[in-house]
Amino acid sequence: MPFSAVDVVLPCLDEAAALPGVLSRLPEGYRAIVVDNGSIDGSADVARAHGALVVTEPRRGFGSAAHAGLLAATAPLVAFCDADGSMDPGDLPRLAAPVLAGEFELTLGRRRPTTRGAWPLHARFANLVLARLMRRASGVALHDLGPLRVASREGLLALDLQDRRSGYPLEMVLRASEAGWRIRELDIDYSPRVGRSKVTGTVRGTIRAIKDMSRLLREARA
Ligand SMILES: Nc1nc2c(ncn2[C@@H]2O[C@H](COP(=O)(O)OP(=O)(O)OP(=O)(O)O)[C@@H](O)[C@H]2O)c(=O)[nH]1
Ligand SMILES: [Mg+2]
Repeated sequence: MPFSAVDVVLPCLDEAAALPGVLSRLPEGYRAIVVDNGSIDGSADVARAHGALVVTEPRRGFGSAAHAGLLAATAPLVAFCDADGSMDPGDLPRLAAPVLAGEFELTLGRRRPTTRGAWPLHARFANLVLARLMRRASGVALHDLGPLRVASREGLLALDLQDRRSGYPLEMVLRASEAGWRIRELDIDYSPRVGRSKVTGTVRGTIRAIKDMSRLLREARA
């Protein structure tokens, strides 16, 4: 395996249709770690065929997959990106630059929908409310809980994140701000996903995400 400067963790649940496009957009020096837990559409084979390292995580859940990817990473920087084609890994160098320069410890993409259909209204609303609560809990001026992020591998491991479901990205911000990290948000394009919605594209998934995140925010306030 050639040395990579940034390992990109891509949680993946049945994204065989989206993976080729996502993986082909990975910049030079960025290695894909696709974390599969339970795909039944051949995602793992597609990921391997497109050069990704595939990690299999038996425990379900977005956080479970994200964390397994972090544990498998070896590069100095680790990025997180969705595998559904809604985000462009080509944006990652722009997010990595301030971390590499030592100006910020964590950078996050603020999703800017490219079309009206890219971000369903209920999901946008839930994100807005949660981001506001997060601002209050963390004191960091953030507007999105989106998953496109970059930080150092060692730093992320030291945060010792516990959530294994939808709260993982929020817990990352809360712990990072407690640890005194400098956090920066940068605009990124958010396009309609390829394939079927699973988390916030469905009302059930959104409710679950709100539940997981509200619990973390209550704990942060306590
Ligand atoms: N391994 C793993 N990946 C997951 C799980 N749930 C979601 N994912 C992946 O995590 C990423 C984000 O999930 P999405 O389904 O895109 O969630 P979302 O963006 O909130 O909503 P939609 O795009 O509308 O479904 C995608 O790459 C999914 O394949 C899970 O339980 N395990
Ligand atoms: Mg998505």
